Amino acid sequence: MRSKMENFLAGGIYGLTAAEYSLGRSNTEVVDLLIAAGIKVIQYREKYKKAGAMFEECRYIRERTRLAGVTFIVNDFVDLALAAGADGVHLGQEDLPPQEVRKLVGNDMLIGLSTHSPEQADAAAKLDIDYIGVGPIFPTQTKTDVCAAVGFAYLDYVVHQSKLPFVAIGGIKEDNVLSVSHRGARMIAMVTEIVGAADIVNKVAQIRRNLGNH
Ligand code: 3NM
Repeated sequence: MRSKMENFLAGGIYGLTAAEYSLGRSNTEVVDLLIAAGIKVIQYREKYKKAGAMFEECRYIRERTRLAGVTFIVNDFVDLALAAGADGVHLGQEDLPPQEVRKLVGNDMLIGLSTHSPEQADAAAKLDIDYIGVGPIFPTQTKTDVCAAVGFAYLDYVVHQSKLPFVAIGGIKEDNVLSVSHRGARMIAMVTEIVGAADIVNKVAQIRRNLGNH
């Protein structure tokens, strides 16, 4: 097993950047706060910046996550993930095919793939990937090009039918996170609920309390 997966398999909160919802804080500031909050898997998700600016941010994040023992995943951009020395790359259904990305990144790097239906989960099971995203569980405005909420039906399918590690995502908040955990999600991703909090460290602590892990 790829050792970078251990943080993922341990379960907990999967953090992501989203500069436009971060109350004026930069991606690097937010990552420092996510690390301070004890989050162990962080995805750099950035849709609007130029490659050079993203690389500078990722270089900083790579250093900080390495020191903190945090698994660092880059969304969408395989070249950026490789250049920054990230632990993994996260792909959407319309990105480069995972089997092609595997050839580019080799066996050490994690590959995650967003999925939104049982058919996509079944297809993912045949690929050399490390985990899938499962969502959007609830309605979300954060990802504009995603399908409507899939609800618990798709989450239940993955919990019972898929062997791949997964992270639940989409519209998950402090006040509904326990319901997602109760359905069997061990890794849970939140974007706006965390990066949009005035006090990120406190917000994560409150989410953990709601999950029952203090
Ligand atoms: N991926 P929030 S939903 C990045 O379903 C992303 O694959 C999704 O943002 C998927 O926690 C989503 O603010 C956005 O709702 C999640």
